[in-house]
Amino acid sequence: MNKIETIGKIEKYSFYLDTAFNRLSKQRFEIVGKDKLETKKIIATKKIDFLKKELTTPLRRIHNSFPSFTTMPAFYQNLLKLQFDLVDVRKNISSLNGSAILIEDFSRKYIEKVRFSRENNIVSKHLSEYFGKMKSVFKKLKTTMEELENLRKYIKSFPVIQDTQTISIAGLPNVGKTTIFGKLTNSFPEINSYPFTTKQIMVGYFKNKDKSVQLLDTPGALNRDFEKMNNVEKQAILALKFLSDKVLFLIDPTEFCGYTFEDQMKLFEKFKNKFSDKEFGLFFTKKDMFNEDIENKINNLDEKYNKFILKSENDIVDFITKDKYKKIYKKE
Ligand SMILES: Nc1nc2c(ncn2[C@@H]2O[C@H](COP(=O)(O)OP(=O)(O)OP(=O)(O)O)[C@@H](O)[C@H]2O)c(=O)[nH]1
Ligand SMILES: [Mg+2]
Repeated sequence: MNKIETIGKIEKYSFYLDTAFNRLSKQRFEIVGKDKLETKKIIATKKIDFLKKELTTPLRRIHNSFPSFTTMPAFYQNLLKLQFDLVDVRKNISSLNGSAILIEDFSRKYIEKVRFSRENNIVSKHLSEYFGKMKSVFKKLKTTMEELENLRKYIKSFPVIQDTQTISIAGLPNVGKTTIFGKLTNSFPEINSYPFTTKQIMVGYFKNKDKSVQLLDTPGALNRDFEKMNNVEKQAILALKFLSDKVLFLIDPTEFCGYTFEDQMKLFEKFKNKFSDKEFGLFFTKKDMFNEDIENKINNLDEKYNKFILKSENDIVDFITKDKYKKIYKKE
């Protein structure tokens, strides 16, 4: 993951071109040959070499700053795939290297042309032609640079997840996930009365005297197929699938969240089946709003749910701190 955080800003193609040409114009080449033609040739060769280095260095630096997408933890790979086509991404990254090679080829070729020139003005002609080639190589990178900068910004926004015991808080939108996450992690995340307030996975830590566990607040997910979900919901699924040892599933039986009790129970069932390798806990939120009807609804639940139900916030703490630890960076 470290590498992801070290990608520097990618500027417009013209920035690199201007910087290189600026440096070239400030560079002094005081080499005197045995005559004017030879002096001109030596200086032209030095200029080509200088520009080649100035132009290929940033290309190779950007190329090497991107992490290898195949060795990236599966969670991040899939997060990337939500927004980008990996084939395009690879093409863009390798075109940086391709352009650097092209620049080196042209440089070699033009140094040859300069060497075989018989007149001063022919040397000048080759040199300006070379400059033109360099500009056109860079101009072709315009969209590549823009797309890579978008990719970099997206990668930078990834949550930083530690490889440690992890519990995800899941449920339909607006059921009170972030409220409980805030209490457990002693933080003050954004909480609102409308669905899809949480748009990104939030990372926090529950700490008591001898224990620290990682908690992920996930965006609300609706009960629909992965393909039909929006990218916000999909992140919740990725967090459950790739990062979680346990899932604290919240249900708002008051239905103030906007979803029926039955629909919420259906999603719980679905998640439990889909992520059968995780340990599940079920907690009913908004207890201050309970009435007899709601209490009855909960009490009438099938007995099979008893083993999942956490009755109090103390039960939640027990659930999240009990030991069960697997490496989280699983491959697909
Ligand atoms: N009365 C009452 N309201 C609560 C409780 N917990 C949360 N709420 C309210 O429920 C609404 C949603 O709370 P959030 O914590 O943002 O819910 P969420 O599940 O994170 O919502 P999304 O991020 O949109 O999925 C807010 O208006 C909260 O104030 C509770 O225990 N009692
Ligand atoms: Mg939330």
